[in-house]
Amino acid sequence: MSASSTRVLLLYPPSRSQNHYSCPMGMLMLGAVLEKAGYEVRLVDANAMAKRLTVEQVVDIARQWQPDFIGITLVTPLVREGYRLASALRPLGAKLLAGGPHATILPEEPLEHGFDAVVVGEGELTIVPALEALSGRRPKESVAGLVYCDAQSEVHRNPPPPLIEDLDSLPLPARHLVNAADFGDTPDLHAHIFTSRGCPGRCAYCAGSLFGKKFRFRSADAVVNEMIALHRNYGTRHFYFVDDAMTMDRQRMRHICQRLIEEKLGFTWNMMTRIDAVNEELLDLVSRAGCKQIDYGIESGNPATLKQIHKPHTVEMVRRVVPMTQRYGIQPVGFFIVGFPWEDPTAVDATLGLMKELSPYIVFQPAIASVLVPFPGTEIYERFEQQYGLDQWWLSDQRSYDAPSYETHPLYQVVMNRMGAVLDADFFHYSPAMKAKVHEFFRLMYASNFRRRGLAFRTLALMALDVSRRLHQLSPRLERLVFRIPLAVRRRWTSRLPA
Ligand code: B12
Ligand code: SF4
Repeated sequence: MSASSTRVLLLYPPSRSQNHYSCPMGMLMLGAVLEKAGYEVRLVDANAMAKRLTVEQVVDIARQWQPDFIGITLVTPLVREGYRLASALRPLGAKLLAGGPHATILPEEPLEHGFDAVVVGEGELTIVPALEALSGRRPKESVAGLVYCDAQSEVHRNPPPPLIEDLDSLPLPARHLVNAADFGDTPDLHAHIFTSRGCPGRCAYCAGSLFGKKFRFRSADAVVNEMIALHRNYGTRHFYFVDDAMTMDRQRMRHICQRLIEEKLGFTWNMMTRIDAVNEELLDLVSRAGCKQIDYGIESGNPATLKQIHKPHTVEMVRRVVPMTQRYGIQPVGFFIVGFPWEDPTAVDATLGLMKELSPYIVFQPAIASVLVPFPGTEIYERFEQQYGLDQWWLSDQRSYDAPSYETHPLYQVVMNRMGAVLDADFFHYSPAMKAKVHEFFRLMYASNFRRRGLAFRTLALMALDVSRRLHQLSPRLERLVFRIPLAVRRRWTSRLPA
C-alpha cells in the first residue's frame, strides 16, 4: 500500500456540549503531516457548529469514502462517544488509530474498545510511522509512542517519543482541508494559532501532561508570518492563541509584539496565560501590539485551596493583575473552580468574595470544569480515587456528563451552562448546602456577565433562572409546565436560524 493511494479519515467524536466554530488544531496538524507524506486526508469534526453529526452520520461518511485508516481524537469527556464510534466503524474494515489527551493518559484503554493501536503524546512525528506499522511496512516495535496488541493479545507499550524541540520545523496546519460552511463560515474560522507547547506548572486538577513540563515555543517570526499568511489567505484580522501559557518566555513575547507594532499590521488577538506570567511592562506591550483579551486560570479566592492545588499565584497577585489588565484596555476573562473535596460552603465563600471584588473588571467564563472534574492522570484523581470511588468514571452511565438539554434538565441548569451536568455526576458527594453554594457561584457569574447586556435583560434573565430553580425544587414537573411555552418558542426560533 503506497501512501499516495492511501486514505486517512481523521475524526473528532460527537458531543452535546461542544460547539466548534473552528476545526480542532490537532486534526489540522496531523492532516498537514499526512498530506506532506502523500496520504489522501479528510477531516470530520462531528461538533462543527453548522453541521453537527451523530455517530451514525459519521459512520455513513466513512462508509461512502472508504478510508484505509481512521484516526480518532480522544478527550476524556467524549471518550464514551469515541468508543461508540470505534465500535460502529469496526465493520468497515479500516484500521483504527487513537490519539489525543485521553489516549495519552490511558493508552491501553482504547485497545479494549476496538482500536488497533494508540499514539501517545504529540502525533506529528509518530502518525506516519504508525500507519506504516499498521499496514505491515515496518515493525510495530520500531515506532516510539505506539501502543498495540500482538497476535497473542499481549499489550506492548513502546517508549514515548521525544518531545518535538524545534516547533518551527512542523508544517503549518492544513486549513485548506476545512469546509468553511460546516463551521458556519465565521470570521473566527481560521483565527486559532498555537505558538508554544508544554507548561512547567503542576496544578493538581490539570490533565496537561500531553505536552510535557518543558515550555517549548515557535520563533516570533514563525508566529507573525503565520498571522500575515492567514490574513492574506482568509482575511483573518483577529486571532486566538490556543497555548496554555503564551507568555512564559517574555523575550519571545516581546519579539512577537515588537514585530506586530513595527509593521503596523493592525491585528487584534486574545491569549491565555498565567497570572504569574505577566507584569505591567508586558501588559503595556501586548496591549500596544493588539491584545484585546487575556484568559486567566484564577481558580480560587481561597489561599489554602490555591496552595493545595499548587497554583503559582496568590490572591494578592490576582487583585493586582486583573484591574491592571483592564487598565491597559485588555478584557480580563477569569476561570474559577469550586467544589474541591476539602472545601465546605464557607471555603467557597472566599472564592465568591474575590469574584465580587473582581466583577467590575472581569468577564467570568463558566465551563464544565467550573465544578471540579477529577480528570484521570491528575493529582486530584490519584488522591481521591479510592475515597470517592472514581475508578474509570468516564466509562460509567451514572457519572458521565455532557451538557444538560431542555429535554432532560430544568431551564436554569441548561442556561447556567454545564453546571447541572457535573452536579449530576456528583463526583465528590456534595451536601445540599454545598450544592446551593455552587448555584450561588454560577448565579454570581451570570449576574456579573449579564450586566454588560443592560438592566432590563439582566433583571428578566435572572428572574427566569431563579423561578426555574425554585419551581424545580418544588416539583420538576411544575418547572417543565411553566417553561414549556417559552422553551417551545425558543426552539422554534433557533430552528429558523440558518444552518
Ligand atoms: C482549545 C481547547 C479547547 C476548545 C476546543 C476548540 C477546538 N475547535 O478545538 C474548547 C473551548 C471547545 C475546549 C473545551 C473543553 N476542553 Co479543551 N482544550 C483546548 C486546549 C487549550 C488546546 C487544544 C489544542 O488546540 N491543542 C493543540 C493541538 C496541536 O494539540 P492536540 O489537540 O492535543 O493534538 C495533538 C495530540 O493530542 C495528538 N493527537 C490528537 N488527536 C489525535 C488523533 C490521532 C489519531 C493521533 C495519532 C494523534 C492525535 O497529536 C496532535 C498533534 O501533536 C487544550 C490544552 C492543550 N494545550 O492542548 C485543552 C484540553 C484539550 N481541553 C481539556 C478539557 C478538559 C476541556 C473541557 C472539558 C473543559 C471545559 N472548559 O469545560 C471542554 C470539553 C468539553 C467536552 N464536552 O468535551 C483538556 C482535556 C483533558 C483530557 N483528559 O481529555 C485539555 C488537555 C486541557 C487540560 N490541560 O486539561 N477545549
Ligand atoms: S498553569 Fe495551566 S496548563 Fe499549566 S499546569 Fe496549571 S492549569 Fe495546567
